Amino acid sequence: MTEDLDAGAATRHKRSMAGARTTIDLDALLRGDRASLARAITLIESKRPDHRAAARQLLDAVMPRTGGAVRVGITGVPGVGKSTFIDALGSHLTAQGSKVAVLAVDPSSMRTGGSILGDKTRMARLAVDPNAFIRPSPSSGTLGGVAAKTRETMLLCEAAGFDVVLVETVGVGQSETAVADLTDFFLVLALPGAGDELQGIKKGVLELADMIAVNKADGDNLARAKAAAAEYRTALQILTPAQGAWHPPVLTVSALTGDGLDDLWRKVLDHRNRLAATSALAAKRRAQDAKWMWAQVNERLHARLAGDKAQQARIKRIEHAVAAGEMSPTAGADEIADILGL
Ligand SMILES: Nc1nc2c(ncn2[C@@H]2O[C@H](COP(=O)(O)OP(=O)(O)OP(=O)(O)O)[C@@H](O)[C@H]2O)c(=O)[nH]1
Ligand SMILES: [Mg+2]
Repeated sequence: MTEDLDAGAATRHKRSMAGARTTIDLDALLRGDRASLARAITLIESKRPDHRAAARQLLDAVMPRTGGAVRVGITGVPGVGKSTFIDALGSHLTAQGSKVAVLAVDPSSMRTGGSILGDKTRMARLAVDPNAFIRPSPSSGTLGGVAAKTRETMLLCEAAGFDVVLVETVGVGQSETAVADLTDFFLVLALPGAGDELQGIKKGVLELADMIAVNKADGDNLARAKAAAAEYRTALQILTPAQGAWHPPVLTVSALTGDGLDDLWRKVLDHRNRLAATSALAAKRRAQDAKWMWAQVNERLHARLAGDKAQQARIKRIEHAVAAGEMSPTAGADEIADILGL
């Protein structure tokens, strides 16, 4: 179902690109053919310059067919139940006739080179669901680079007819912000706790939340989950004074039993309908597009510097000098700009 980027896959794709160009792949992709979708994603994840050019062409070609999905970002600390939740919610939605794509932005994969999110072990139902598509996080690059690939993958999934895209991330570094910038709706999963509910969730993440769902509200945890939800409600009231039209709701759910998922999804759709009704959805996505443009400019500048082997020693010297307080950041920036020819 998923296809890891390897030399073989890249070569296979290159052959089909060289022969038939993107047209045949594109038709199959637009029909929702999973193998074509997987190959298309492999292509956009490729760093080879000729692949990049073909990927850009492909993205231009699918662009008119994108934008139709409900895009939901999902975060939460390890063990909160993200995978179990996505499996339950995704299955709930495919049972109602939706096509659900599950993507991931996994910051740890950028260090280790391996993807741990989007793993199918805890998504047993979705992994075999013909109306679901699970794609692990791109496994190398900077956060900005990985998130940009995930964004392009999301567009391909939309073109292939997926009407719900769930993007998972574990709360490390800036990955929540990156995922919030990819999606229409940002869902924070939380744990039931006793008095320490707010621990482990950064204030900045609560500020991004369009909804908080306290998971594991089942069995002995039910009362604690409700107490945690009450604490989050109070915290949100303090953090987000009533100004916007949307007040992030705090719900309790159980990914294990499925309790509360129906209500949760109704609220997600309610949020989307409100955004769409005021053209705020289009405005939000255009603002995100502008951010992505700049993110990609930054990526390219960094790639240019990293690719300039002759200047590596000089760049390192500048960085060390600034870090050691021997050079001002402005003087350092001037030197870097000089290397870039700016
Ligand atoms: N009781 C109960 N247990 C749950 C629920 N959701 C998940 N769990 C359990 O919590 C544990 C962690 O669930 P995962 O879905 O793997 O959590 P995760 O957030 O994906 O974890 P990472 O991938 O490590 O970040 C598993 O043992 C699940 O069975 C729930 O709603 N109720
Ligand atoms: Mg998981």
